[in-house]
Amino acid sequence: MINRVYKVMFFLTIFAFCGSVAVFAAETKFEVPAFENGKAQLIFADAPLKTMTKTPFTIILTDGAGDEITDATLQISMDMPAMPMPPNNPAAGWDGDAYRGDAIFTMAGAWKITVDIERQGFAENSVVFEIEQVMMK
Ligand SMILES: [Cu+2]
Repeated sequence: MINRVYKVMFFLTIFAFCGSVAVFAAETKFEVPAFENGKAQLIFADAPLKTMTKTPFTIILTDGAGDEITDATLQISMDMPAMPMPPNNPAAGWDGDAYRGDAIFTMAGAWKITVDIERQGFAENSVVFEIEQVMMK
């Protein structure tokens, strides 16, 4: 009987732990078409997105054949559609399996993130991610 109680407590603890991990693993994902049948994904390691918070992000570029593009140089520009904002250009470099960097949204509201993609031997490509709402911290 005691044994069974311990078993139940053990599983409840595991479930509680998994629940908190899920909260920490919250993400905000965006995906737009790119490269003739390919796609560009932008994944922030936070949800909802908040102002004045260093927010790690991952960019995954996939070509039309489904292969990940690993040799691009990215130039990122963070803007607000509603108003001019100071330049906000986080660096994002190749990091083993994706491009990674850290973004800081300096104001609440809608944001637009433009990623210019340069590759040797390819025409320059741009993708735009529209973020509806960044929340006040
Ligand atoms: Cu603004």
